[in-house]
Amino acid sequence: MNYREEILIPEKKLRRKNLASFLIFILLLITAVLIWKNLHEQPTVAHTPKPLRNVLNFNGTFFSNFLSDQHLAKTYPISEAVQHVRVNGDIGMNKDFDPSTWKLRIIRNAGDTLFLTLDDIKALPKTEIIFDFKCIEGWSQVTHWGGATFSDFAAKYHLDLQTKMNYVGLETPDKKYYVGVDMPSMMHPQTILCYEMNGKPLPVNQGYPLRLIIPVKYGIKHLKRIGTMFFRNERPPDYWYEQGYDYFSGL
Ligand SMILES: Nc1nc2c(c(=O)[nH]1)N[C@H]1C(S)=C(S)[C@@H](COP(=O)(O)O)O[C@H]1N2
Ligand SMILES: [Mo]
Repeated sequence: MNYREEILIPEKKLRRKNLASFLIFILLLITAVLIWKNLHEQPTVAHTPKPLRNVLNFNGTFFSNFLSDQHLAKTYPISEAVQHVRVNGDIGMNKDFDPSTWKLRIIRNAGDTLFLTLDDIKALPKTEIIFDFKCIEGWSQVTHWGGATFSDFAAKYHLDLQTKMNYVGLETPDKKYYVGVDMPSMMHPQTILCYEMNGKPLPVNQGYPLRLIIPVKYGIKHLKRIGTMFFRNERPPDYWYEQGYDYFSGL
């Protein structure tokens, strides 16, 4: 073997390898473009292509069945709770709302509605929680809330048939913001009908007189200014689900 041959053979091999890598790259690129095109041509459900929506729904059902009522959100000492709590989201928080005439409306069945005052809710045992409140926009804050657990509330008002259903629907008095929550997450021991923040009455922009605090969910489900609650086996309408977010939005 002379010197020339020694160099030429590896170079040839190298060229072949380069070509092979390039072809694989082109193939992968074509595959990626085809998958992307295919997804975009699929019908959308709640703003999301159907196959992706199916995955989201599957994840939601999976975690709602196996996790929600079994894990507790991490809690923090009171010293870690922030004093300046961020205000985020004002849908359904119109300025002409009059809290003095507010009543919580609970639709137990068609034609059977219960109206409660804030004092009725305050008469239930008070539960406090300090947890890391997480918004899907990417921020989180350790915050301190107080109120009645939904499960205490359901027991006191004999909502046995209602809590056997799959979902609770909640909406603001003007119905502009609305969420649906699976029953295991509603009955979770850290889920409260909340009327206090940092030991004081809820500020109006934080949901006075009553909001939902549900630490096993992202912020979007923590509906401020609850007007009405109702119960059903099918998913109630959900504002951010309709904008393409995950229905379950669990943590
Ligand atoms: N009525 C109502 N409740 C709402 C919203 C809203 O726009 N309107 N935004 C939600 C979102 S996205 C978040 S992150 C939390 C924020 O709660 P905060 O304003 O008390 O921080 O409220 C939730 N509850
Ligand atoms: Mo949010």
